Amino acid sequence: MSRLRVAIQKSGRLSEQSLELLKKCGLQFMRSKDKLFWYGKDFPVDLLLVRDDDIPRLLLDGVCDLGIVGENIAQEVMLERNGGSGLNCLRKLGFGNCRLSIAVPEATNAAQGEITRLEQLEGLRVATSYPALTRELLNKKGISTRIVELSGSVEIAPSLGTADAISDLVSTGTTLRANHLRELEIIFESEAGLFGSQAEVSEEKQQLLQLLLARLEGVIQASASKYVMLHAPREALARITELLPGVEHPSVMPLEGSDRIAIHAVCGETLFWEHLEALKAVGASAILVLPVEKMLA
Ligand code: PRT
Ligand code: ZN
Repeated sequence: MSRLRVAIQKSGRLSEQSLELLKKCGLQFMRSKDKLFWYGKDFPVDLLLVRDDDIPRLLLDGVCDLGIVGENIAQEVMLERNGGSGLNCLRKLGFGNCRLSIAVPEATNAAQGEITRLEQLEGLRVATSYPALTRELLNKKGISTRIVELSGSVEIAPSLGTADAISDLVSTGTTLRANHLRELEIIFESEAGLFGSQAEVSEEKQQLLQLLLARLEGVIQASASKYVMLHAPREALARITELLPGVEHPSVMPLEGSDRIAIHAVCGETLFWEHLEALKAVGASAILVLPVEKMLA
């Protein structure tokens, strides 16, 4: 029987959420001693735990069927190895969000050669761990730079005098500020995705993949959804439906011994306190908001 092999990051920013997501899809694993290969127990999906940079390569080489990795790495490896293609993002996963930005040294004034526009980078040195992606994105904007490839600590390159600017991942911006760098422009936005290769797979693997994708969709939608229950005057039904974000057809039930009704609905969007206060203002009472554990469309 066919089995799917999924690569996830062994230890790093994406590891915990990748594993958590797969577990929520009902997958359980027997952890082997070397911790690199985990055999799937009840569902024919096995895990390979590797460095994130290796994941796109494992997919392109056909060693793994699926991989969870940042779009930044997937794009970099595709550009470097495969002319920018070869992998499909099957589902964006909503974590590992960051941006690839060009940053320059903070200069006190223009006389000190302050760089304020991307075009000023023409012919200058840009340090990065993403040489292919940076070159491609800057070339698209008509800017040609000298790329200084570094595998880490990119942010210290300008102060060491080895680069005029950097192209690096940013999430909070703390690292840039700590190194007296200013974010000039975002050139790429990234999040973790479930990737697969564009190569043909067997019918059996395709079926397994579809099953896993449907579960994944359910898990992602469930985590964003809430089940809402409330009581309201019958005449407020239309207004209440409008106020419940992402709801079109709520369930409506009579309340024994009362002229009010009970309304139940699954909200596909975040419910803030303001939403509940607005519901109360149009006559809703006994408002309950519950988490949704699983969903299957
Ligand atoms: O060992 P392995 O190679 O597997 O891991 P790694 O060290 O290469 O990667 P890791 O775990 O740091 O990141 C994995 C993925 O997380 C990246 O490929 C991105 O898709 C995503 N991600 C999200 C980030 C960040 N946010 C992030 N902030 N990756 C790196 N950073 C770094 C950035 O390079 C910079 O040094 O964090 C610093 C900036 O953060 P702020 O918050 O100071 O702006
Ligand atoms: Zn890495």
